[in-house]
Amino acid sequence: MSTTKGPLTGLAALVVLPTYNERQNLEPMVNRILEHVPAADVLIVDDNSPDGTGELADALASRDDHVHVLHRPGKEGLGRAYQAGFRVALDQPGVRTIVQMDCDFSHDPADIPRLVSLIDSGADLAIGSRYVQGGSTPGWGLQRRMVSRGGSLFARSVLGLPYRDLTGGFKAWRRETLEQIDVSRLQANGYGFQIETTWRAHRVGAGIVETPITFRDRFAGKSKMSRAIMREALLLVLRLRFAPPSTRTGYPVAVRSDVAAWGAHSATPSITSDPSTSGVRYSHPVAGAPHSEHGRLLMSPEAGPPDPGP
Ligand SMILES: Nc1nc2c(ncn2[C@@H]2O[C@H](COP(=O)(O)OP(=O)(O)OP(=O)(O)O)[C@@H](O)[C@H]2O)c(=O)[nH]1
Ligand SMILES: [Mg+2]
Repeated sequence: MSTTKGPLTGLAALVVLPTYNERQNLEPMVNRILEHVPAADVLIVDDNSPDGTGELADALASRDDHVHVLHRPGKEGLGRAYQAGFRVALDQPGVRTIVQMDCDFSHDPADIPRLVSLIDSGADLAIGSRYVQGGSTPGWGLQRRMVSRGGSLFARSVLGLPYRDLTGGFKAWRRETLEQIDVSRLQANGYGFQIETTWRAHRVGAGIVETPITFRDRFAGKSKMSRAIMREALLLVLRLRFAPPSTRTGYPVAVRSDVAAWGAHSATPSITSDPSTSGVRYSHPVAGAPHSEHGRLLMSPEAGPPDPGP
């Protein structure tokens, strides 16, 4: 594994972009990202794509100081690619916010500034959500809708989480949140990776916000989704529920004081208008308390109430 460049430019946001056979999407994607967040850095994490995505990534990096490449020897799955990318991000002290997204235009780079601004305004994890009001998945057939919604609903019910979109992969992380969830300990790889990271963030008491996104079908190239990935996600949810990787009281908690303050509210959910964010914010008791109850739900006027779900 090697990055083609030295330290990142030291700016605050880093977009981690895993790629496997995304040659057609990569250049337009990187261009669009830098159009929307010109101050950000982009880290392409390529698993030795046979279609030459890695070489194209090197060419892009040689043209622009904001573009970096992490080459990995072979395809190991999305989760491992993110783990490696997150490690590089956390090795750079200047990086405050880490954005993760697909490189197939399902995630719109125009949404990045909103995700980053949610972190700037106090969230610890901002989730681009298809399933809060305002979010959508245009063009999806019934089967795809049911698999995706059903997956989130299953994970939500089994793990007792309040979030609507647990399988989506468009997220912005406060650096400290990623540090707290200890990325080296993540187990899952496919959809399960998205569920596991949100679950771990929840368990360390992170302030988590969902903001609506429109998720479109990939622009070009082939999906890497498979039955095995779905099966892995299902088993992971059960494993996290019945044999969590640490005690029921969670991971070592070192939450920021303002997050702790969010959690200090009553366990009775209430809805409050919060103009400082454009998402649905959840908070809950922290510092090792069981997280079956949730303190309060803050919601901005733009986001509307959470979608009642399937
Ligand atoms: N580095 C790396 N990237 C991967 C791997 N598998 C998938 N990706 C990338 O992860 C992103 C999401 O993969 P997709 O194949 O689009 O999977 P998906 O978005 O869950 O499925 P679709 O909605 O059907 O496209 C894309 O940018 C892929 O190129 C992998 O093993 N290694
Ligand atoms: Mg995709």
